[in-house]
Amino acid sequence: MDKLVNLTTQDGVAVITIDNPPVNALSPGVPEGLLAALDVAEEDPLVRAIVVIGGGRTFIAGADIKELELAASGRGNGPPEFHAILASIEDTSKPVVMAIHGTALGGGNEVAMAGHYRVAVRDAQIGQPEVNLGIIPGAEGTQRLPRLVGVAAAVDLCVSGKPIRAPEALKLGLIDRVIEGDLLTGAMAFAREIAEKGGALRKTRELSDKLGSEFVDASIFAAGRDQARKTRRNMLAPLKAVDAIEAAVNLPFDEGCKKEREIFAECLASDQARALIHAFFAERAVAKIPDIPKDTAVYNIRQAAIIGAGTMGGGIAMACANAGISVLLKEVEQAALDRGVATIRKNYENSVKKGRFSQEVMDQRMALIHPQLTYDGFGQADLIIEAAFESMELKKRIFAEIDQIAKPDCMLASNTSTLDIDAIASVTSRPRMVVGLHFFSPANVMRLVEIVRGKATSKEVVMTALALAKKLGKVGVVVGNCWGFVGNRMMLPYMREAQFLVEEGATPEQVDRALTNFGMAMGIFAVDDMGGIDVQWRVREERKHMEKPGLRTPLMLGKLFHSERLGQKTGAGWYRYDENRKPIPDPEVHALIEKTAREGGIERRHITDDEIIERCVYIMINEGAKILEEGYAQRAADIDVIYLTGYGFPAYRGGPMWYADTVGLKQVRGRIREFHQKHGEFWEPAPLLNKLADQGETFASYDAAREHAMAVA
Ligand code: T1G
Repeated sequence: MDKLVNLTTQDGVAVITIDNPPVNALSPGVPEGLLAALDVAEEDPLVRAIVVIGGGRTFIAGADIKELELAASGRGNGPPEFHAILASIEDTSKPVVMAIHGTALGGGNEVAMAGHYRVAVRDAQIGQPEVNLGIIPGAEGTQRLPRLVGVAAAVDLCVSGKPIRAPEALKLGLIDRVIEGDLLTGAMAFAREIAEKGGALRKTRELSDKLGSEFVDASIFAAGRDQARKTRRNMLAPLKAVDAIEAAVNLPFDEGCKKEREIFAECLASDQARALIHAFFAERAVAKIPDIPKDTAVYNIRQAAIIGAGTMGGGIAMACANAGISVLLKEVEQAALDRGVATIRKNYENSVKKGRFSQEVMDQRMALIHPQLTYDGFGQADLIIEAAFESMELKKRIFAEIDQIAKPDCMLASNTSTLDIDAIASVTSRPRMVVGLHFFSPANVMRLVEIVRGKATSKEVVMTALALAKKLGKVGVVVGNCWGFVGNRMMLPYMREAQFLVEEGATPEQVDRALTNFGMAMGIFAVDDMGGIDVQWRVREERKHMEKPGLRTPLMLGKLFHSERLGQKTGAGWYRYDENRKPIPDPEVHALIEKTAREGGIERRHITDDEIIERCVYIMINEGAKILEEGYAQRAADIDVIYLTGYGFPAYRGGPMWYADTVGLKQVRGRIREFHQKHGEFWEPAPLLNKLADQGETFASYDAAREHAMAVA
């Protein structure tokens, strides 16, 4: 038994402990160790029952995704194969009890279901999240799960990928007991009970009472496919998971498993799986800052204070309260404060109504938010976040004020979405304590926080911001201090290109349809209308002095602004909106576009959806390459995480930079060169893109080379 799996025996019960930190993944050596331990326990006459448990903080969190990553790109030892260990567990002549704490996910739950019994602590999470990686369960999970929980629940677990807690798992029949108190003690007691009871062992593969029949289950599968199409638009794996569970109903166990393996291999070989596995590791890599040691000290954030109770300030206050952090929420006048608090309360009431949490939890969170009109208590805050109107002059005034009040080790953060953090920090006596915390609306929902590192921002403050983002249940990505940082800097050319496309012949709804078909959560014109045409106009005006003279400028935004079509807030923008805020294509806008194009001397033509996607996405990629070579992002993968968690880019495409690699940088650069010819300077290929395309490299290999260079430095 190597160190990944340990075996001990106590009073007739063999305890097999999986010890493969950090999450006991089924890495090479773990299945083998488990198999060996089972053989020893099986042979030991003193052993009457077996308990399998995870060492550390969790049971098995699945197959080793690193191995999957290799297999998905045709490297490594090929798709993991677990049939032997599963059959061996199930065929053991002594009761095998799986003891679950932390998580039993994917292959972890599949190993558990091969056991004869499962027990778990109350807060254990159990599920089949494989679809989040673009694959289906590949260790007989689609065959055993419906036998334990029924077809409908199995379809829901595999299509949603969402884990369930132990009490619900007990109700469904996935586990046999919820253990209160010490898990190992409870599991061993349960194992002894089973051994004493004796009789035939329950093998999951032999169960069939919950499988129903092809006819009975047909509507369940139809509903499952609808759920997959609705909630997992354009994704392959959720639909394939339903196919595999259908095989469990229509085929004998072993044939069903064979079918599952075929489907699993097909999914693993897909671009979607490669993209989603990239996204998994990219999201975990963002917290590693090459020039900041992992053990850098972080400040403890117990008390926060927020300036501005508008949409952003209110959302940030909720995010803090949701994480148990007390918040002072300051406004300049009572009416604005009342409006802010009323919005917070309404949002919480909606969540209670939807059953997301109880009234009691709402009351606890509201009690953590302290609305006020003064700076009282700001002197004790560990973190002050300014979420005021997007004006440099106003932000400088606020930072000069809080610099006088805040305690020395208080972190000062601005929620600015575009402005210069160094300029804001320059009015304080402590620029090393100043950082940008760029939340996304609604801030209590959106996962992304761009952490803007200024020239003087200390390493401790950067690491504290990363830890805070994790505590808020968000993904913090460290970016450099340039206009618009990373997300908005790439958004600007994307919006501009979309506006050029409608001047040249497309309609706003055609552009948005092409983008949503591509997988974007929302079309760019719908986003514009949601954020407000006036907000876009103000950003445009603030940037005017930064734009090169003589470059083409989109004409429509001004037309909409001056005709007070400000978007959803005025019921009309690029679209007209009904009482449910549903966007409706508007012939008035079409006419305004045609007139504006005519006056601007722009020839209109038929524009294909392909051209729309290429121009909207490639312009982002090109800007991303500039951001990378200028050093405002650590990795191309960080840019992907920003667009996946903050801008609704489809996860199954891996993010704009990964998508570029999937298309091929030569191909992308080739089209960009054509657009450069046709549409001018905005399309000048980024030097880094040229270099990588010429060398046959990718953004992924660029990241790997930089990682390696940093590691050896
Ligand atoms: N394989 C390899 N590494 C993993 C891993 C896994 N399954 N899960 C986590 N890690 C690494 C992660 O990269 C990070 O590394 C560290 O562990 C801590 O993770 C046959 C084929 C378990 C809920 O999809 O959801 O089984 O950055 O930061 O927030 O059907 O990790 O420190 O170097 O996320 O506490 C199915 C994936 C696999 C679960 C813990 N399983 N993991 O969250 O920590 S497919 C999953 C998670 C499968 C079978 C199929 C979460 C977590 P590093 P973390 P966390």
